[in-house]
Amino acid sequence: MTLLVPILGDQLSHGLASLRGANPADTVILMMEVAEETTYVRHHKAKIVLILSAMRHFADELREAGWTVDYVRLDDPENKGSFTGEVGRALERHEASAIRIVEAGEWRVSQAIQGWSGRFGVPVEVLGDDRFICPLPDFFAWAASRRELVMESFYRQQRRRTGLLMEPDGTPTGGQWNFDKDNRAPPPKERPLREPKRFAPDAITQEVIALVEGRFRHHFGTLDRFALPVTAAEAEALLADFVEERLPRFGTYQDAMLEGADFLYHSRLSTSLNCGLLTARQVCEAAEAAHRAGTVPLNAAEGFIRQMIGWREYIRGMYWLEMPGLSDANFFENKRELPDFYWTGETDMACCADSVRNTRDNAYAHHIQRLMVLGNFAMLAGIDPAQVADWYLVVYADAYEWVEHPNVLGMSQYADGGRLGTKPYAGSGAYINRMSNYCKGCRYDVKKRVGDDACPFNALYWDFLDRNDRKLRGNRRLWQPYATWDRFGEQTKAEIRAQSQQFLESLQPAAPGWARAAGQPPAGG
Ligand code: FAD
Ligand code: DLZ
Ligand code: SF4
Repeated sequence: MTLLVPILGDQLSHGLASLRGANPADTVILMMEVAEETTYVRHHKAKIVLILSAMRHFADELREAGWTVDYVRLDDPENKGSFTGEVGRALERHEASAIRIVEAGEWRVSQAIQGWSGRFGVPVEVLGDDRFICPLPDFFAWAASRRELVMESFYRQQRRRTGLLMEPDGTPTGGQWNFDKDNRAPPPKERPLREPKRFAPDAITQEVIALVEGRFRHHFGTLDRFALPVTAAEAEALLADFVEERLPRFGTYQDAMLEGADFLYHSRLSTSLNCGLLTARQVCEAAEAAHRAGTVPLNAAEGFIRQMIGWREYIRGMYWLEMPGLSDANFFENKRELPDFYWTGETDMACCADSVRNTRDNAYAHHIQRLMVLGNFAMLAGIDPAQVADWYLVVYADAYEWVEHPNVLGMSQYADGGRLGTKPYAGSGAYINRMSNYCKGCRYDVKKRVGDDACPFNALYWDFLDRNDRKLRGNRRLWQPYATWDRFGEQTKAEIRAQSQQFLESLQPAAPGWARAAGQPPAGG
């Protein structure tokens, strides 16, 4: 009797639940490079390189550990192009009598897996993904017990669950759960000491790069700077580098932005975490150990651990709680097309241009670039949230629907009407000016609301509040901006509306085909 254990491209963990307890003597591990996954959206080239290279390295490591691995390559002429097609072929090849798989990270794939037992006539055991700290049933129970699904209360429960930064008497280390007020410093004058550790592409990665430069040449992004970890050992080296070099000031500068500083004090660990090269527990324990050893202050260790066991796990729970409806969420009924500059980076808005450049060069942008520059702009401009979500899913190497959808449609676009956040993350140019040095080098004047050189974020911000008055005025966290708007004279209001309208009309919609294969490949893409 052969057991077939498919391992998906974001399940590259040696401690995976489906491997524990399996017997190498009667188990075949199936790994599949399939066209459907490489093109259901037209991922950034770096994301495809990352996943395929990491998969190939992981298969080699499994073989060295004594497992039988059946690895289907993208260019295999028999390749059926989908997980379901390849599982069907593998069942016949190996005469397998049962399938065991860890639950998929995306709704789309989990739906396909649900159909396998009926389709193939074999038992399919779907295991919970215990690389996440909070099991989904526990998250659902927490959500059912609350009127408002506030992250902070979930986070405290997670601290108690894990014991991270907790004292033996059950109180939080330092006497406080949260040091967020210490974590809002404007950008540092000095730059980080060195760039994050880079990993030169080895022969396997180079082969994948050649494949991607050929087959996916029309996809967004460049590969010139590709240096991501593709093995657990490399990811661990990146973690150690982060803990030593950046974590001590991670908390303080968490929300800061500096032109050309692509990573600032951020970890850049999300790509490794999300495909399984690192686990959340592992990185949290490293941060806590550094704090206990005295090399990392509490506000940094706590801030980082909050992102990991708080935000990351909460976001994942919210995805499964809200799907499949979340995909279509559009609270503001926004319909405007995504502007072209999201793909080209060609805009006079210095903050947006630098954030798109980082995205194109590194398949990365840090949180505040994603939230308060590109996401904020899209929401203020009334862009169709489905197009915004597609863009985010394409461009970031750490993007999978479970983490992208709640962050984009919930946190950033408020398309869920406030299920995830208590108010929209909307900000005028003043916020970006406070937290970055972008405005100094911008052709727009951040202090102006109207006029040819007025910062577009300003009129858009007020126009957004005005346009959505009926939906937002009742929000108690927005009373202050509405009170300010109400104090503007009618002429000022009319000027702001006209300024916003004129700017929105000047936006060039993106050419079709960047995000989904259904359109034409973009010219010069
Ligand atoms: P750091 O700043 O070093 O943070 C440490 C870790 O905390 C991250 O690696 C990540 O694992 C976790 N984390 C922090 N915030 C979040 C969050 N809101 N949700 C989930 N995990 C979090 N993250 C993704 O992993 N994939 C996405 O597709 C993604 N899309 C996003 C879209 C928008 C609009 C926004 C506002 C945020 C998005 N995030 C996403 C969350 C966050 O921006 C990234 O996790 C982070 O920028 C990754 O860089 P880093 O590893 O240097 O993070
Ligand atoms: C992102 C991605 C890409 C680009 N290619 C593959 C692939 O060829 N084979 C594979 O197993 N996984 C790939 N992935 C990751 C999957 O999209 C991811 O595992 C699922 O979406 C999880 O539900
Ligand atoms: Fe961005 Fe406005 Fe500042 Fe220019 S002035 S960088 S558009 S916030």
